[in-house]
Amino acid sequence: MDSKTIDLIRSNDHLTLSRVISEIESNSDISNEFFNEIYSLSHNSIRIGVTGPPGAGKSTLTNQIIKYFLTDNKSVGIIAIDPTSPFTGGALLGDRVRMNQYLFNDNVFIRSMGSRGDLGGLTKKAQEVGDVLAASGKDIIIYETVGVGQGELDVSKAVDVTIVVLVPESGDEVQLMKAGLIEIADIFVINKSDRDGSGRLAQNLASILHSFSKKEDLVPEVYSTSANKGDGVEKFYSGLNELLKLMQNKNMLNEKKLLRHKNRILQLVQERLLSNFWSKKKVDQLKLAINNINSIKVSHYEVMRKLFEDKNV
Ligand SMILES: Nc1nc2c(ncn2[C@@H]2O[C@H](COP(=O)(O)OP(=O)(O)O)[C@@H](O)[C@H]2O)c(=O)[nH]1
Ligand SMILES: [Mg+2]
Repeated sequence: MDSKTIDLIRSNDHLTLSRVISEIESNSDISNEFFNEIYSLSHNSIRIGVTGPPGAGKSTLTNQIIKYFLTDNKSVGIIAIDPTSPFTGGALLGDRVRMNQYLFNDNVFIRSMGSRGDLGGLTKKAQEVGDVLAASGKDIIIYETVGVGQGELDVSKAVDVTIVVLVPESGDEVQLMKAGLIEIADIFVINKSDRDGSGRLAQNLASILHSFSKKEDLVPEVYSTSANKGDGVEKFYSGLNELLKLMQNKNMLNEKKLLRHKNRILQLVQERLLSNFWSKKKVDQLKLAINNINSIKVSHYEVMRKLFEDKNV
């Protein structure tokens, strides 16, 4: 990518952002230099993850907080990740309406990413898209994604703050713990609080969070909202800002950034090693080893040793 493109990114040219993001998505070879150039610009944004089950109201809530951020003179980039949709980069009708609403607003950039049939590398790509948006000067980057802990898609590792959106029917605390939500959440939102059971879930959740948190931890707050009507959103939004301030004061935001940086390096090294290792010949050798049941006579350790030993494959 040429230096003109980088200048256009820096000057927040949304058409260029779209084009570059498409290139990242389509896996075309983007030079390391490109990321070197933009990386120095990508630290300042706050990255927020909004996750939870489908239909919980994540998009509706995100839409609401965009307005609050804009009122506070903050620019926002939104990356909606729908791993299940191979179509149109995962843009649902509602999301498209939302995008069109901000089509000519330089302070809001919304992008959908689908998996295009390949879950692998989605987190990496989403992080790189985040870098590009950050380099364009967006103050806030919001990742909206379904569910948690699906390996490649663990959004909590890609952000500074994770918001978990639930609904009153989301189940009891045991289920939530099993789903791993309690570990990753920095804030809980019980949306659709206009429905029965919201207060009970909020209370149970708050009490379990208190009893399970370690003394030095920040205990996640639980907010109740009706995002479609806007009820409770302002309170949630100020809670979010308070948490960010607290994290800033405790140096937690920097720690998260450093950890993320380290993990991204580890990930790249792992990728490089694997792709160097698995030459065509080695892939064939592996295929041969698992070709028929008789090959099981050779242990997995032995196959592995041979793969490493034979320098010619
Ligand atoms: N009753 C009720 N419906 C809501 C609320 N928030 C969102 N919805 C509706 O729930 C549906 C799913 O919302 P959406 O934001 O697309 O959910 P997402 O899949 O988590 O992004 C939409 O029809 C919304 O209008 C709420 O607080 N109460
Ligand atoms: Mg959505």
